Amino acid sequence: MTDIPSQTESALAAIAAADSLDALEAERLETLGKKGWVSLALKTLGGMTPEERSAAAPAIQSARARVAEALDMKKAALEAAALAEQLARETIDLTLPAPAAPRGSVHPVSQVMDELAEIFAELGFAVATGPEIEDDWHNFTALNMDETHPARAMHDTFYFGHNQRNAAGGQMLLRTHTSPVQIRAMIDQGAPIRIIAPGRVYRSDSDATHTPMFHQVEGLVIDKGIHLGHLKWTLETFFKAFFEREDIVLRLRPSYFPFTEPSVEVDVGYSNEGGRRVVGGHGDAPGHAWMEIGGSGMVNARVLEFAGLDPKEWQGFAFGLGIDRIAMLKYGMNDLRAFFDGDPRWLAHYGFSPFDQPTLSAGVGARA
Ligand code: FA5
Repeated sequence: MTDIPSQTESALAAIAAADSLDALEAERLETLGKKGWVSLALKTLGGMTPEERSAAAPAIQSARARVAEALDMKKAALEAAALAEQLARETIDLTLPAPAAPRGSVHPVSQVMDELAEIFAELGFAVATGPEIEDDWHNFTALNMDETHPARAMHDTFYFGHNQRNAAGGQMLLRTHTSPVQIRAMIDQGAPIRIIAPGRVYRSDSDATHTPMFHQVEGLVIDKGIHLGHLKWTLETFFKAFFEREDIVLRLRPSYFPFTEPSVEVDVGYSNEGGRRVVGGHGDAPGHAWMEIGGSGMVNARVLEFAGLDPKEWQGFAFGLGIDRIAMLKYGMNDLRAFFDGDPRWLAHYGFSPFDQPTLSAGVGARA
């Protein structure tokens, strides 16, 4: 009879040394397989006398149990190692370097909106917003333009269908200016107020300096004892910071808006340098001219009443500037339509790095 204990020890050693599931399977066949020595030894028990069997059986049974346990444990260990190796092989390397040429840039309109917010925040203005899909009460009526007012026709409004009305019966439209945010802010916050409201507005209008969708920034200050001097100082201070030059000259030209009284149109002096408009200087000086950049005035008492404020107690000024126009002036573009073409070459040329955050200390117009 073979030496079961020493055969068991060498089988256990071979199992421990098996370095693959295939090697382990070969070892299983050699021990517990049909023709394996453990199975053959078990078969010999049948031909033994009871005495011989009780003498030989414990060693064979113990050999079978130890070998089977060793095979199971080694199989689990080899499978775990194979899984760990597979997981290590299939991980994604997040440390891959970024592409050499970063794509995408911040649109000049977004950049200018950030610049505006930065400058006006310094002057104590908060940023307010309103819906682009407005009703005619906020866009017109509360701004002192009732249904028959001729100014409504001047706005080239995009209306929704006649049955597109809100709960209050208001006719829905795409807002034609940011001025309805004045009404919303006054109703929501009451007075005093100091806000700007940048955003998209829509008019059926298109040429090199007009597009059907463009951007305005509204400004509104309501307080006690506010007068036109505050308006002029605020606009001048803003434009000096925005264009980063001290020689900004504004001209306030008498005008008419139903929602301000008196109303003034704001022009800025500029000169032509190498075919490019450069802001600065008095518009009447030689080689200079004036360019209109927005409307403004003292908030009409009727508008204060519509918004629930007592005009005997509160006064205010408001202004609305074309953001695209001041972006063109600052960064030297000459066709407004290119702003909205989405041409990557234009964006690569005029766009800004996302890291170029406007700050007053570093300069609101610094290019990276
Ligand atoms: C208004 O929209 C008034 N709500 C401004 C205002 C606000 C006056 C508060 C008084 C008090 P106006 O229609 O003039 O006014 O437009 C203001 C500015 O928006 C213009 O000076 C111009 O810079 C710009 N703008 C007007 N139409 C277009 C257009 N189609 N494309 C690009 N910019 C435009």
